[in-house]
Amino acid sequence: MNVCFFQCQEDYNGNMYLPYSSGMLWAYLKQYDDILENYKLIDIYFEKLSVESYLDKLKNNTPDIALFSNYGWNTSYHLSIAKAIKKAFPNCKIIIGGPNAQQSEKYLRKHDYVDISVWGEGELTLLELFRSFINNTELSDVNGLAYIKDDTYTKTKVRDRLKDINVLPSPYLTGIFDDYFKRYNYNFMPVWETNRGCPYSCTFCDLGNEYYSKVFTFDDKRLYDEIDWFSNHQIEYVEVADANFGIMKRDLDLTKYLKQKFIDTGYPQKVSATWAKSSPERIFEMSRILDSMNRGGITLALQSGNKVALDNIKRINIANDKLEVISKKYAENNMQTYHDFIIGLPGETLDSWKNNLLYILDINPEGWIFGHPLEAYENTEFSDINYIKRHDLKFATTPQVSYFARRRKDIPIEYGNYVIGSNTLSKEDYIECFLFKWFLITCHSFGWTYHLSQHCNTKLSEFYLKLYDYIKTNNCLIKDEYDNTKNEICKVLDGNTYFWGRQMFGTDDIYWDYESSSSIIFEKNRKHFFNDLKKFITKCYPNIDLNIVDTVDKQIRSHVRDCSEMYFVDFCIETYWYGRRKKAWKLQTN
Ligand code: B12
Ligand SMILES: C[S@@+](CC[C@H](N)C(=O)[O-])C[C@H]1O[C@@H](n2cnc3c(N)ncnc32)[C@H](O)[C@@H]1O
Ligand code: SF4
Repeated sequence: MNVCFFQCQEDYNGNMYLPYSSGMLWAYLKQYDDILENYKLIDIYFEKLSVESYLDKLKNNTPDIALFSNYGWNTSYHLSIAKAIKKAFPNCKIIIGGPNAQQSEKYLRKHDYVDISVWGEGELTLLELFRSFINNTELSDVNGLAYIKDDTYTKTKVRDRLKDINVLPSPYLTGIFDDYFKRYNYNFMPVWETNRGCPYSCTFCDLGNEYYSKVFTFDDKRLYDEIDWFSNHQIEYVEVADANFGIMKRDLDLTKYLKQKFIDTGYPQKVSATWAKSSPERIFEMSRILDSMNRGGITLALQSGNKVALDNIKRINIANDKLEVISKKYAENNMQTYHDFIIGLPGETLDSWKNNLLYILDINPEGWIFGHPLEAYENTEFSDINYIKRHDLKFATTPQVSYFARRRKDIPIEYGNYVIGSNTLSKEDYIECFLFKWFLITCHSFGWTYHLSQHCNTKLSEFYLKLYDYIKTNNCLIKDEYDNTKNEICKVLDGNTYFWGRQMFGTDDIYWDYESSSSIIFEKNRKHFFNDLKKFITKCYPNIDLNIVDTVDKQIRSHVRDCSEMYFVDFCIETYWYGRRKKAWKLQTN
């Protein structure tokens, strides 16, 4: 039987993640003779190509089983491909899995081209399933499945987690991806899994499910060998899959080895991870060792600072006094930090949102803030009717948030279901939360008022509240951009097919996030921008010397003035996309 896997993703300027989950599944299956005798791998596909392109690829290789790894960023796309495959090859079995695969009867009836949906770890389930196809045994004996057969819906028992995950071969070390480097011209980024599971229970997150609460680790030898593989394949960038990198003591040794490999061979060059919350000393040490290899900086993820919201999402954050000390230590050592927040959590209010962001700015002015729109994933409490009712959640279905992606007209749009209100936050408040986050990141983190805010002899929170009040009541470029951003967000939330983000350089452009979009506008209109700031200073800080604004102007990327349009686009990519978190605007001052 011919088998093909799909684990598709956007193309971010030629960078592609290796389809690790599908690789894991096939690496596990292909060690068994009965599987190899009965099944042949056509390919593991990872690009979002048009439906027709895939049908074309498969026409000389009729698939008997097509498997899909569903995540928020590819589910609608995968379902379109699955539907088309079923139509073109009616005997092909369609199997979906991954965090975003759903198992309800309603879902399976709606997507009737899906034969089987798998939830949870896939390796053992798939092995049993493939064997049941060979031996023609009952599907109901296989745990982890949902399907409709003869118009009857069946959901089998949840499969127990695998305790010894070391029975799973590494797709890297077993050569699953080796020929990719010959066949494709992408810059491949491996996903590196050192352990599985997460001890926390955040209600918005797939890994918050009780099922994932135990953490199981891969053996050291495999992990060191995988690092060697990354180095031998001249991998630039590794994405750590762990929910909490640094949670294990040995993660420090792994980090040392990554660094040593880089020093010895030049690869891998960068590592990105979501970091553990529970072991700040170790994380600091790991971060010190990685130094410039640390791509995204260190996560000091909070999601919210509001006690009620944190209770509602079952999350305990690090205490504020500790957060203050740690943030300071990172800043003193010139190490980047960033704080993840989620907009729209139940319990959050407009005031608590603003106050918490301002508080973070005061204690960690060098940190970066992310404010993710809350997406209600199907397998989390945010899709549970009781939870929805309890918090009176309001939703908008919009294209998925996927900034910096290029939208192709020939591939289906990915949709997401976003929470845009609750019993503590109206839709208007939600929009205002979004805009306040936009304002702080654009003005402070992208540097536009970073220097000025430090010259005004007030706390940053006071400075930004004053500036925010000012822009709301005076004509100025920041106000124009506030209005433009608001307009764009409202169009997205109206729930049609309007994408998140803005195209700044024509209709083939990527969709820049709102903060970088406004920075591009400020960049194009620097004179106007800094003249506005002078007016603000005159009105709100009459004792400050106005010349300070000219000095500040010079401190921010002054070399780009008078540059040609071509150079300007490249500059924006370097500064506002790739260089955002490391604050490239600072590095490029004259
Ligand atoms: C790597 C990663 C990324 C990479 C993307 C990688 C890529 N394009 O392939 C990056 C960093 C870009 C990323 C970004 C985001 N991510 Co992410 N990411 C991960 C991460 C850390 C690892 C995924 C992984 O490979 N895991 C290891 C594999 C082995 O596990 P698995 O994927 O669950 O697969 C197993 C089973 O699900 C099952 N299975 C999987 N596929 C199939 C298929 C079949 C047929 C079968 C039978 C079984 C099966 O078997 C597998 C082996 O047991 C996970 C967290 C995690 N630890 O899983 C989050 C995770 C997938 N991401 C998540 C989220 C929320 C995001 C963001 C939205 C975060 C944000 N707000 O910005 C963005 C979205 C980006 C975008 N729009 O594209 C959620 C997914 C939510 C969802 N329902 O889809 C996860 C689960 C994390 C979380 N804590 O909530 N992410
Ligand atoms: C891949 S998750 C890992 C989080 C990490 N384990 C932590 O708790 O710090 C990275 C970020 O994605 C965001 N995220 C996760 N689930 C989300 C959801 N349902 N909606 C919006 N953002 C989400 C959160 O801000 C989170 O910090
Ligand atoms: S958000 Fe992070 S800590 Fe919370 S359950 Fe998900 S992976 Fe675990």
